[in-house]
Amino acid sequence: MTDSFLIEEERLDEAQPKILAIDDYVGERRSLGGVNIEPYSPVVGATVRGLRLRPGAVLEPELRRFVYDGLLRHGFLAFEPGTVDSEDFGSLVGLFGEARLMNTPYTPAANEGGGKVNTIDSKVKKTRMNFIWHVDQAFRMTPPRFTALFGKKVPPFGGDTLFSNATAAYDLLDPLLARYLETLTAVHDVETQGFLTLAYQDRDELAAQRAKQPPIEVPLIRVHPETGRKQIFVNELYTLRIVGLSRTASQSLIDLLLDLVKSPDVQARFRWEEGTALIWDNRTVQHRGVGDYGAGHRLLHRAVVQ
Ligand SMILES: O=C(O)CCC(=O)C(=O)O
Ligand SMILES: [Fe+2]
Repeated sequence: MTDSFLIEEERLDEAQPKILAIDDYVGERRSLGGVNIEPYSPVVGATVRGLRLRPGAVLEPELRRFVYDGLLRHGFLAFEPGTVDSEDFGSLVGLFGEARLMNTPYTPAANEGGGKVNTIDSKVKKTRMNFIWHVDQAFRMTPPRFTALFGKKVPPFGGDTLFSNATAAYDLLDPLLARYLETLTAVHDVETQGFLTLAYQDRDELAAQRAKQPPIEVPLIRVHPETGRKQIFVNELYTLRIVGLSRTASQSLIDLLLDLVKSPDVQARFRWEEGTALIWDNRTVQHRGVGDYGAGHRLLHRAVVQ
């Protein structure tokens, strides 16, 4: 063995895998008027305590801004049970923008929540697309800004939701590689994992739905419109290929980026409690449900803000 196999002391750090500069992420607990926002993990998510929204209540603009800033800063906010009742979920969502109804054959409208609320019900939903990492509606040019969920029925075990901070995933990239990736675009297609084929059995209906959602071309690395932070904008559910690269190079780069997004170093695993409401910034985080609850009943209400 020659000396060249030994790493000099000063090069030891360079020789190790890149880790996140955690100081950029560790959030302090912040408070305003008795409302506390506490980091759920240093990298993604926070819990909001002390906020009580009663039907028809209007938040002071300063408090509303505080909560909105918390969402931009942390990527998701979980509101402790008792913050809102399920009938009034819509008023919580309304703090962040105007809700839009997003029905699919497997996410029917809920008959409570103040309108524009869907259900994700393990007894009804046949597709398991929510168990694949994604950005909601990333097959559209303008995906929803925020998605909110309310825990109606939580299974006795399992059924967590995972969140990954796609900005932190970007920060794990080698800078030279990042610079190259920023020059590339990707095709996003709703059918990448067969989303429509599994949802629509009728051929004509399937063709009609397909025609409504042609593939789109989007940057591989995207800049958040409000925070200005760069992020990996590749997701497992909808990203089909990178434009202008061979199939092998395209798939290898997509896999590399997905590995970073899926890294536990940039994730939090959210355990549901009945009565918890949660909202995420769909322009910062990716998410997926965990299908480990067997025959347990899992029922979430859901609203999106465009
Ligand atoms: O089932 C989950 O935990 C995630 C659901 C989901 O993907 C969504 O509501 O957009
Ligand atoms: Fe989703």
